[in-house]
Amino acid sequence: MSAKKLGWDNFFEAQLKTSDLSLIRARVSRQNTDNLVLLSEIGELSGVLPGKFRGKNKEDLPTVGDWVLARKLEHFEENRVLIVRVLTRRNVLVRTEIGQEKRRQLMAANVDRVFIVSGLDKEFNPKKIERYLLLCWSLGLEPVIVLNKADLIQKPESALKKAGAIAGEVPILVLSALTGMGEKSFLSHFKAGSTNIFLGSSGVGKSSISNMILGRENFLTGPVREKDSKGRHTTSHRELILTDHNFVIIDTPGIRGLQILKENISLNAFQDILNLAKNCKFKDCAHMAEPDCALKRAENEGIISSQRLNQFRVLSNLRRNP
Ligand SMILES: Nc1nc2c(ncn2[C@@H]2O[C@H](COP(=O)(O)OP(=O)(O)OP(=O)(O)O)[C@@H](O)[C@H]2O)c(=O)[nH]1
Ligand SMILES: [Mg+2]
Ligand SMILES: [Zn+2]
Repeated sequence: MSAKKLGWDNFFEAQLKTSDLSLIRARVSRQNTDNLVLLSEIGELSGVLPGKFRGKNKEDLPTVGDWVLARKLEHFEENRVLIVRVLTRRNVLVRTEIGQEKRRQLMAANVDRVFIVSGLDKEFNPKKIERYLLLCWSLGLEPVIVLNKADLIQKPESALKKAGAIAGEVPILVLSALTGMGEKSFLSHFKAGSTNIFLGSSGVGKSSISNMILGRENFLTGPVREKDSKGRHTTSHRELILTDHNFVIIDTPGIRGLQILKENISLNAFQDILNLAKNCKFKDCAHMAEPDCALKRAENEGIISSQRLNQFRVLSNLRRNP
């Protein structure tokens, strides 16, 4: 398991001091109650946190996808390591569920691509997909929409049209984890060394898709309810795993109802647009049809793409009135 295949790159390399060179670089694969399963160049390790982490904010503790530096201790059994440091994250996916707005839950850190999975059965709901898109855009992540269970319908055209209406330029893939239909084109969306996460409701087939990529029944899958195609929350843990294709995937438990909270919407990924907007004639410019709008101008001149400008508009509107 080379660190590069696990997603190590210059962003993390640059955080190393000379004194860190003797430490083990490892990536968090899974969180158990009393240890963290880590993947590293020397194989799978069991990581424990020293006391200094106890008083820390929950969101600063290592989560799935984090890179940590660890060391072996003499009295430790083999494969057991002490986590010394958590490297700064490139990004972190946080979710809040409808009805539990106070509970922010970290889903994963250092993600390159989000695959928003939806089932082409009774579960299919474009409004739901839209909330996942907003989550990705606010993090500056490029999502891909996966319409799974294509074997259950004769023609995906109507669903494709509905998804297309909210997706903009986001790729929409039609797949069947059951029959393997669409697998080849699906796999072309994964880059070597990248970290990919599957998000969606319970029962849409996230674990089945993970198993399809791995070519073995690694993750447990479970049946859905006949009347509404809802799953039974079969997966209860997030887990990061390295595939034979040399990219990383993260299987996640089904999300009940993704909530987009005003305070969680970040425009950090739109710094260039925020800077340009300082030149708009009106301070409260909505960047739609106002005269002398610097963003419209930049769009016309091809400095910013219409797609990103739209994402920016949707997100900044939501921040004002969700
Ligand atoms: N017909 C059909 N069934 C599928 C397909 N993909 C998954 N399923 C079935 O859908 C059910 C749910 O699949 P899972 O992979 O467990 O779904 P999940 O998204 O991981 O669900 P949670 O772990 O509960 O979040 C299982 O019975 C799968 O066999 C598909 O492409 N076609
Ligand atoms: Mg699952
Ligand atoms: Zn403007």
